[in-house]
Amino acid sequence: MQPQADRDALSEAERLRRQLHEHNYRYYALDDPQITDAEYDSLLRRLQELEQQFPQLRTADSPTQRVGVAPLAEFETVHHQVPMLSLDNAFSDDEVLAFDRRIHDRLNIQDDIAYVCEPKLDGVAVSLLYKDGVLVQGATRGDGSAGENITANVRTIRSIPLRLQTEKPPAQFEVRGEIYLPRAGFERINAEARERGEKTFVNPRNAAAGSLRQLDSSITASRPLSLFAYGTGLVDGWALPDSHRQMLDQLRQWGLPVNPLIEVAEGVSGCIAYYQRLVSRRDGLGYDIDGIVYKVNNLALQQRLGFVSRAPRWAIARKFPAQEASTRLLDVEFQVGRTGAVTPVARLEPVFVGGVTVSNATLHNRDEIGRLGARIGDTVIIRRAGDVIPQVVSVVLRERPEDAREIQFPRQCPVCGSPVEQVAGEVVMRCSGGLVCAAQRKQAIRHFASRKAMDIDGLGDKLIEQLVDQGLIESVADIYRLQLEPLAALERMAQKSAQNLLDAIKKSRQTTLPRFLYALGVREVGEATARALASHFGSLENLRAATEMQLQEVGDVGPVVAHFVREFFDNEASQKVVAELQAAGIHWPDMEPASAADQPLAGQTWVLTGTLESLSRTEAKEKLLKLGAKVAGTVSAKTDCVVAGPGAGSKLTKAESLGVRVVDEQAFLAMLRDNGLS
Ligand code: 5U1
Repeated sequence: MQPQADRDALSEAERLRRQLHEHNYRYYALDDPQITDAEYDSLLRRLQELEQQFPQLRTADSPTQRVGVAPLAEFETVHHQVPMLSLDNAFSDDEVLAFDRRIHDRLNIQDDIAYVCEPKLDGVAVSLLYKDGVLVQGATRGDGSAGENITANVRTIRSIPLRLQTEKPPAQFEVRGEIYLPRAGFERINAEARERGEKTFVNPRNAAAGSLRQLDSSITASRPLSLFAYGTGLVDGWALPDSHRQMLDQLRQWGLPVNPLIEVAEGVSGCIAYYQRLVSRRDGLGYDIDGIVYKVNNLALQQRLGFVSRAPRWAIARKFPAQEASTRLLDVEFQVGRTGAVTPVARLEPVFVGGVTVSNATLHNRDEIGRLGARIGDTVIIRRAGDVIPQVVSVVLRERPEDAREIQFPRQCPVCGSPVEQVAGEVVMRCSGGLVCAAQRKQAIRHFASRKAMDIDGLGDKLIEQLVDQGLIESVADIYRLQLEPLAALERMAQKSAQNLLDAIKKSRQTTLPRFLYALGVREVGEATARALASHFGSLENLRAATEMQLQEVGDVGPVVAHFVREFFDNEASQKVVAELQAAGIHWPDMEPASAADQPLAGQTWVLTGTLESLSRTEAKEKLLKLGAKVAGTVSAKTDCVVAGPGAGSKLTKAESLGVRVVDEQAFLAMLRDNGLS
């Protein structure tokens, strides 16, 4: 008989494992988390403690086993019992129509065929083997017959269940799918590599493959990899359903993440419509896809169709326009931003990539040019994915022409000639000219006049160029000294447009403190921080008098931001501009410094969706901000409340599926009234 303490530990460990599996399943498979990340971590830590104390309690499927094995010397080879097939490609609608025709001919069927349409992830194909429901092996595709054993690395991926969520698992069940790195994770890893001066990954696929090929699984664990499952391999002890869709549903029920965008299309016209829908959504997805896989839904028909060489006859990959392309680097120009950051911009031979023609791409900074080893005249690979600006990701060295020229990073600002300096601890090079630099001035004016700042309608880029170049404006304060005649004499201006601009400038004099603070363009002070500073200090005078320590009492403000704010108000040139702006009549109602009682929603995130009848979205947002809430555009597990008016769509559905509180307009208005706002 075991001692009572051991039995208690055993049952507690079992309970914790069950809870952790369940929470993982809710988070990854159902997108419906019920506890916070911190609560999850605390359950995991308790289980780790128990397993450390009683090592005999440790099991292969324990969530603690995601990291922690010793690094491998090399990967073993895994032979796939069922080969991992590849796919034929289609590059046009005509080729998809031909695929559908071939299937009809082979099956001798006249009616429409149902196809499953799946986004084709641009990641790494893997096989996951579950024995009696427990993950025992992860392997790469390799050549389709044999791949590498990457079990330890696969275990670190939190969206991959270590145990299938079922009481009656098949004796053996092999899941096939794609491991990928979401774009945000890729950008983060590369940004961190740039900070450390290390080599960056060319694209998320390479980053995912590189992360999976680590012999030390703790490195893999630090990369936010994920998986979408799309098929099966070896199956023993489970009767396959009738359709591929049902099989995917079963995978999802067992806890495997299945792409929510998968749809069944009736007939090939549905497939083509799906392509159009997905192409238009491609940039907004959080991960790279390189096409769509169409699969005959009926598994018996799949069986009848069989496969040729290494590709099934019942599936095809409809490829999207490539997100990477090679082109020639014609020149490098250096742009100067509002804060003086000098950014190298590659001028390229125009090339069609990711669905658009690209002729400029960022080279980020001086270090990145060094890392890439790029020269003018080189053939370079550029990448355009999502809404990220196109980037030069590598150089094709073997195509380097003899006359390729080194890229010289300027020592002097290309606009004002001031020295370009590197601030200690920063990667970026900055023009030291401050507001002497016309480029920085133009950017500062652009920012000052922008919609979320002083909102001066009509003061656009072209006009700012002319105003600064002709010496009509030096600083933002000069905007308020502009006269009708010189304005009307500018290119593309006339009396009427000049008068409209002056009216807009006049109107902007009446503003709010958060807008004014944002407009000043203090480094690292975005809209939200400006709002937080304004509501904490209530007035410009209070803010100006605050020490760095006092500034850090504001929720959003850390030492870096506090330092920049202090630096701004201590700077004589800034003081002069602020004084001139106030002298020009810019004013705002002072705000009462916020107290906890004024900000009952402090720390909360609210989302507005649908139409509100008695107030506009902007009014609703301003009221929420006044009460201390953050107002977000998307619903997540971190959302505290969603205000849903008529016509609310996917945000409402998501809130309901996540269990986020939803209120209607009446309840929202009642809440505002209770807090003294009507
Ligand atoms: N979504 C998805 N990707 N993908 C890749 N499904 C899918 N199916 C594949 C491959 C190679 O192959 C099966 C059709 C065998």
